[in-house]
Amino acid sequence: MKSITFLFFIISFITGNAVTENNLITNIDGRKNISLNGKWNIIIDPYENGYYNYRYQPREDGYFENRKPKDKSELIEYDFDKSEQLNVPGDWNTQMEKLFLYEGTIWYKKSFQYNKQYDKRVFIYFGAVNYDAVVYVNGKKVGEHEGGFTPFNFEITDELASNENFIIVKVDNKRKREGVPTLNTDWWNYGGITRDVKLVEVPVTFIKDYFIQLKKGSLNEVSGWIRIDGLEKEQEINIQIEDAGIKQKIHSDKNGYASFNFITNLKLWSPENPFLYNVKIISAKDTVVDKIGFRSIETKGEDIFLNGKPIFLCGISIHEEAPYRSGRAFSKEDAVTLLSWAKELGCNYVRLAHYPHNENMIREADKMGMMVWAEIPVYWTIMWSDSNTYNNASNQLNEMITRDKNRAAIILWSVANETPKGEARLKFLTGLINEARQIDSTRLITAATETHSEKNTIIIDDPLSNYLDVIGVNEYIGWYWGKPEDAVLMKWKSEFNKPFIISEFGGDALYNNHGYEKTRWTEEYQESIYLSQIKMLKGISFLRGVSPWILMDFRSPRRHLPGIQDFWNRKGLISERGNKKKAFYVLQKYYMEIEKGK
Ligand code: GCB
Repeated sequence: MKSITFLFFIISFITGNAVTENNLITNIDGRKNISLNGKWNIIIDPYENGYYNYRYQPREDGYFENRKPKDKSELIEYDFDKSEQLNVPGDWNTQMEKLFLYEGTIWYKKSFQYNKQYDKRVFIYFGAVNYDAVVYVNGKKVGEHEGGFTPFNFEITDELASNENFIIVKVDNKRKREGVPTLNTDWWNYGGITRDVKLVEVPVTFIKDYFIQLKKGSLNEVSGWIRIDGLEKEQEINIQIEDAGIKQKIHSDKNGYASFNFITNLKLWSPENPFLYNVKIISAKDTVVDKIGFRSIETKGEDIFLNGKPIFLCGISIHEEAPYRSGRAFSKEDAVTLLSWAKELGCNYVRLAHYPHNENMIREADKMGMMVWAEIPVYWTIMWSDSNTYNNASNQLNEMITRDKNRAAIILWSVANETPKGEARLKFLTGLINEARQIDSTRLITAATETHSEKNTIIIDDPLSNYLDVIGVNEYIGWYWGKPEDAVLMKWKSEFNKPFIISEFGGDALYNNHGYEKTRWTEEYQESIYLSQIKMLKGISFLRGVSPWILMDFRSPRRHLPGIQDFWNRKGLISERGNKKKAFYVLQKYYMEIEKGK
């Protein structure tokens, strides 16, 4: 069954945050799990022969059966065990030259040993598969999932055999007009099982999900809910935060829900002191430990307040492109490298564009004290009037928030990037905004909106901004229009009394390509964009943050200029090999000045 169909909400009146019931188990690393990462056998199947017969009907004996000839005369035209292998996690494009531009189906197969235990339930968990995944265990379909950047899990307790088992996943990354994202993006369509795969072992009745944060607007009231799954839903549950001397006893109802509220004195999380508490949730048969930070984030008029104090977001945008080796980033090391560069730049904030990044990135941001804008790939020209497209976007939003709602680092949920104004789009996006607010009332909602210009004035007037807490705008003065120095002449006007973030600006430079500052693609041209932009930024009274485009060069199929782009968007302040360009130091200086002026 499509995991989208599992989705519904139950409003918790006590906390103001709706309980998400989308089947996801949260905090996977806080559970007993067995990694299925490593080499998987693959079959490249561009015509989906393993799925459809010659009448283009789904086959009953598809490749998911993993059949072997019973005797020498039987016709079977595939053999996983003699096939090539790919690493999981990992995109396929950068692992085999012939797959560099491949968009289509690849079958993945992994065999594993498992000892069944009568008192355990087992789930198969995927950090992400881009884009469509159909999952089979021992030949039986256990579920399917759409969307390339969010986690999903299926229960496989009954499908598992003692000892020998195999799992097969049909992965298809063909772009679709009705997909989220749609056909057209400015990033590489890296296909495959791009994040971790795990077997998760839990007790028969277990703690599936929980939300523990400071109540909106409060610095000392913790509120949230816990969700129990299994046969014994009514239980006593204990919440313990030892370092804060907290021991709370609560009870779950017949649906397995328990909500709570308590007043306490906590050390607050901030970029200067990213303090995380060990939070322990104990039910009759299950215990989950998580590291959780507590902070408040609010707006008032044009200001953003962190823990009641006004802040300016010194940021940078980041794609999930792996530093040094290229391809889709997934590991803790990738996250540490990217976020350490952001730290070196002087950032207290990152925009994780244009889709939910892997959980390591959010966990590391939590530890390093980096505030985060997290977004879903509602990018450019989604099919606004298609209800399936909406359900898909909504599901991705729900999965993102479900996974990351306990991370103090995340302050902003973004629902869209550069989407064209119109009625259908407004209906689509306000639907998503309402859902995000219902699930999580503690964070701010944003989007990269549209503007229009009158002579030298850029007017922030996208009707979408009526529904946002913080307004984002991307602008490319000096790159897609005008000259770098034109930025200095521009005035900004907002029709909203809300905080404003320039969520992108920038221009391409090939690392070590030097020349006159008016020569495109040189480091000097990019540097001149940053110098002029910073002069302009200083004159915008209601500006509360920036996240220039972008930390590191990233692969894009839209970028063709030989010798310069070669399928790379070169707007990075750092090359894909880790070399810093001149503009890096210009932005670093600006952020140092802001830090000193505090
Ligand atoms: C944008 C997009 C971003 C692109 C960037 C560019 O406005 O939001 O995804 O990569 O411009 O480089 O053109």
